[in-house]
Amino acid sequence: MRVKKPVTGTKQCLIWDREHETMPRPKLEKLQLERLQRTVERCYERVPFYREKMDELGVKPEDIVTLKDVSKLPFTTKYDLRENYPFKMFAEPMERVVRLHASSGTTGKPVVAGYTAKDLDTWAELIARVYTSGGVTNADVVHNAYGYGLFTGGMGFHYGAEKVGATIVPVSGGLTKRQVMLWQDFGASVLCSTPSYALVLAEQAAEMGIDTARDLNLRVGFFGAEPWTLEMKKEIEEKLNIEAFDIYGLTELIGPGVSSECPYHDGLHINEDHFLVETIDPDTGEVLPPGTPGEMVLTSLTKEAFPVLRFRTRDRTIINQETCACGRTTARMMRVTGRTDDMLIIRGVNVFPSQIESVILSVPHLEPQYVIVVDRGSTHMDDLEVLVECSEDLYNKGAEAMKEAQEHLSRELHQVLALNARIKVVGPKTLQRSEGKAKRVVDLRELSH
Ligand code: DLL
Repeated sequence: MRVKKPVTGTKQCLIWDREHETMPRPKLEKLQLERLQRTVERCYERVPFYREKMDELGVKPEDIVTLKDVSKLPFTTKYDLRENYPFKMFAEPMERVVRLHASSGTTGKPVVAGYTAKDLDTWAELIARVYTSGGVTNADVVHNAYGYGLFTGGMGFHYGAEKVGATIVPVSGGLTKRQVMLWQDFGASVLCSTPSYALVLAEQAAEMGIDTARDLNLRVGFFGAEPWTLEMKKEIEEKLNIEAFDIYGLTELIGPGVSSECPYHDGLHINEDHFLVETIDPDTGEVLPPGTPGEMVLTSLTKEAFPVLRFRTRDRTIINQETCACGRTTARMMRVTGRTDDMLIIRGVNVFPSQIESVILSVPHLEPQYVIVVDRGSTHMDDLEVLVECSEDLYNKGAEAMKEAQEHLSRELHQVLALNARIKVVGPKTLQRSEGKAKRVVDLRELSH
């Protein structure tokens, strides 16, 4: 086994691509403009969908003279991508496309992403930036529990690890007990998984009597693919004795690697030499100034096979353009708190699942395992129910103690949401676990119409 490294938490800032990640902003913006112009030209010439949309708006590639001119371009939505399923958005012939991935669309057709060999190399570079910002080097063993397959998580994290020369363990999701055994046997120092699966792994380790500080080599983790609150991050860090980094990305843009945290954990650095970011008002489409909360819109600047103009991510965030203490000059996006289409409207009140998660984790002895069920009963009123697991300790104290926690959560939720929710505190390990993205919300209202 490799020598155990200390959990440092020190702000040791390694940077993979110093030239691009710390480029002075005027130079970066010049590079972005050149790349934007080239991308728009290619889209106009090669993708009928974009030519039609731009013609409708009366915009020609030569109208893009400054970066701000991006707002003249049409938006692209998930709907547009599905309409052009599977390959009609590609700007390269299939002979140059060497890999396909697809989003995990549960209804209808998935979104298909194509990559040329150069796109794959760009992607591995972006993930190498992510690992390096977390201090990962060729001395590390990377346990990759993101799903391998059409989902971009597994293979995205895989090739980036090889790029930095780390030892990659391509386990994928599932067979949780075996994963924990491999942590021990291979001396994994880095964990990559969804935040919800990280907690499942932590729970398994505890069940096997493993003390994560004493018995494991884990030092850092890269978590993303689903919203997770700061409270959830704290749980993961404590239970696994690691430093947790937030990493963001989406199939439509490349997969993971659009942005990630540095050791200052004050927002996720967007790889702006590859992606142009805007925030808009989700209702009007109006572009908002940096620092204003809104929906993030992204344009790819270097992708060959599947370029995307102004993709409406539906993810809510705030962009901060100040230079970070780590030395990177790239803009940072604040942690994604949810999606504009995640918002539940319950009896006229806007509720984001992340608000509920924060409240749950502020109540002692409640665990980050929960399900939110929204239904419309015989009274035709929206009904909010939250099922949440309690700790082993509380469970052992009995029904009265569980009832107290229930009432505590009910009061807290009422304070934050101004809504009465039915709370059910259930015993440990009774709710279903996920091996990838967790399904936290069950909205039965559509079914009850
Ligand atoms: O989830 C890519 C990915 C894999 C990212 C592994 C990070 C790690 P999709 O399946 O297309 O791609 O889902 C993209 O997931 O629009 C967000 O709503 C959500 N998401 C991704 N990362 C984060 C994050 C991958 N760090 C959708 N925080 C995005 C919050 C995230 N939400």
